[in-house]
Amino acid sequence: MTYCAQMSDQIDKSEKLFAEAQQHLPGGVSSPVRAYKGVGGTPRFMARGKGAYLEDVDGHRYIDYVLSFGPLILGHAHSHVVAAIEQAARRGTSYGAPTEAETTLARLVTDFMPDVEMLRLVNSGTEAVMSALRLARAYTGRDKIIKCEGNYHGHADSLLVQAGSGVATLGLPDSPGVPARMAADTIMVPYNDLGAVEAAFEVHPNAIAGMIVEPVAGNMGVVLPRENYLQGLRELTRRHDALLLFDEVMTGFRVSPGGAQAAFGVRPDLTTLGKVIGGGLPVGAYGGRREIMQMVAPAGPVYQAGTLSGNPLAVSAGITTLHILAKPGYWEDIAARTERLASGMALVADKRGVPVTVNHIGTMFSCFFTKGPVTDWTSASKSNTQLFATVYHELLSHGVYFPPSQFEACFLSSAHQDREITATLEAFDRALLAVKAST
Ligand code: HOZ
Repeated sequence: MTYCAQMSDQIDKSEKLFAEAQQHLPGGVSSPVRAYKGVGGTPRFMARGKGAYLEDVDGHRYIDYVLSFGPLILGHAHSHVVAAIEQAARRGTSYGAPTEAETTLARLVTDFMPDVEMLRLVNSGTEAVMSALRLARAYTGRDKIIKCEGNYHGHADSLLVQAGSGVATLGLPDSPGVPARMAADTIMVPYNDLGAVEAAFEVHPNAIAGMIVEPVAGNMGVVLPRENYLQGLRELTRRHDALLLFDEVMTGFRVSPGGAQAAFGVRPDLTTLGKVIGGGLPVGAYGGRREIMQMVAPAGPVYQAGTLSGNPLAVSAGITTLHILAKPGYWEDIAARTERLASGMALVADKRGVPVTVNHIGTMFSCFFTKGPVTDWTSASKSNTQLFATVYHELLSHGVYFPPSQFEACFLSSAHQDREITATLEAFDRALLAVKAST
């Protein structure tokens, strides 16, 4: 099979499994974006993944740019990661007791991100952010948090306000069930707007514990910080004795090996991590300045715990992934191919006369169906989501698997080689041609 040949559109097995799943799982899924509400149709049920490819239950093979929404920077089922997990499993799957590997992983993270002086391992990005906010509030003795529109920090109550990711995909500005008093302590500002942050500090003097931000936004699609935006946030938070929290669950090890904080040279007080750090297994983490982290129980009074935290399988997958990523030139190769794909897509769209804005950085990118520029949620939400959905299905039929939402980021792995990039560009060209032909 050539990779971008038109595939059969038979998806009988996915359809059957989806119908069954909806009887037992809300919306038939374990996480909302996967249900294809953003693009319509039936989600492909997956059978296996290897390298850059996913195969669905009907036997279709796709070049995968979802990569489990970011973690799989080495591609699917990387042999060393699988071996590490197998070996760890043979020694026992969970102990509820400390292991040497947790310290190894924490040290490795500090090597990549020197400002993460101490680390607490948890099980998801949501848990990491929720815990980091508690810590920021305890450290400053203040309750309010500043958050950006279109940034997504997991589904903790106080952060489910004008959020990105699935919330944006489903068009839900807020979620029922979030107590108004929780949301009241969240101050919303547009992303990339320093003036709004300055105004928030003026309106709420001595009440703001900190600002949490995706330093490069990834959950409204990829949106880069304006020049000096992150530096400005650093100055403002410092001036007002508040903490700066970088949510690098998505951007850590993706925007640069040391995350956005290394790429932009800005030093947050606290950092949250997830995705890549677990090598494809469920891990989250929060860390930062030693003085702040020493407040976490049992070193300090801020309580946070977890039975499966530091799980040996997940930690071994994370260590192996980070060791491989640390090889000289390894990460840079993935970034170079991301650049080739992103600029290639922009050229193809230009040639076909379809207005798109391709934002990319490091190993992640987004193709917005709008003239752009896309710099915040207001401009991202101007994208033609209908056109995105049409192109999405065309790409699918040519063997390319994008995230099923305009507002999720695309990711590359080391398994995405030139052959895959070429095939993807061809598929994108055919998809745009098909769209043009039908309008
Ligand atoms: N909110 C997640 C990505 N930004 C989606 C996770 C998933 O559905 O797997």
